[in-house]
Amino acid sequence: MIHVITAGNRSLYASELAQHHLIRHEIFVKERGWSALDRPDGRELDGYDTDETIYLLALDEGRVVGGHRLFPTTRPHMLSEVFPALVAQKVPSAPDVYEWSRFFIVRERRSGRTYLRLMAAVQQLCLEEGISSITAVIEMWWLPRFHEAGFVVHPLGLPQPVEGVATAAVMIEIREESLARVRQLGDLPASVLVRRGDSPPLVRRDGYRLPVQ
Ligand code: A1S
Ligand code: SAM
Repeated sequence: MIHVITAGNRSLYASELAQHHLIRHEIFVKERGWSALDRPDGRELDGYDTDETIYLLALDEGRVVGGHRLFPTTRPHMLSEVFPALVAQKVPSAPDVYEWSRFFIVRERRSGRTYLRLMAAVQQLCLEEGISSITAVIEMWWLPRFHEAGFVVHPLGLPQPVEGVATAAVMIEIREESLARVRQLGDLPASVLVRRGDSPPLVRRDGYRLPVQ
């Protein structure tokens, strides 16, 4: 299952968060070669790992096996600060728009069910919280994956090379239909999320209920 970690329940997940920063270093710096993110302490974190970051972590008996994060676009964020040149018009910024980044799965769990669980998790969480769309800076190989998952994707500008890799800024709609598609592809349960502790709602205040399957 995918655990939702916010400012409200972060203290319950201190060891899992510490573990996830080490895994991110292993994957993004060592495996992917994103050397700009290298740090001597062996953790990968940047300016978008703050109290306002929402982490969605796939945990297996306390072990982190995958995850991704969301960050409010009302704050300076990766697209506005690092990659604004990828956006043709205005960088989206609104309380119900979050930036999605750092999607990873540990090697032993790749090409398995963790991927679709994490894809469902972002749609479910955003539906429940009233987030209507998410922005992301992606390499182009994500596009067929999003298409297969039923994610509705809008380009925010033309692709441009980032460290030699064609990269684009996109906006992804949050839709019940996309969640339904991922659930169907992965034969997933109605909810893939675990929520522990007390987390106040981010945007939505009207008590959304997931549609029955
Ligand atoms: C991105 C921001 C997000 C918020 C969106 O037959 P294969 O193995 O070639 O099939 C692969 C490829 O088609 C494609 N793929 C994966 N990594 C690729 C890469 N670096 N370049 C080009 N194509 C790539 O996906 C297929 C399946 O991949 P997989 O690794 O077997 O398994 P899975 O379970 O679908 O997991 C995908 C992810 C991306 C999560 C996993 O490969 C991973 O953790 N990679 C390292 C972290 C990473 O690069 N994350 C994306 C950047 S954040
Ligand atoms: N979408 C990616 C993610 O989810 O983290 C990041 C964007 S792009 C696909 C990958 C490039 O962004 C890499 O060259 C990496 O070094 C760079 N990058 C990622 N986070 C960054 C940050 N906070 N500051 C500067 N560059 C960053």
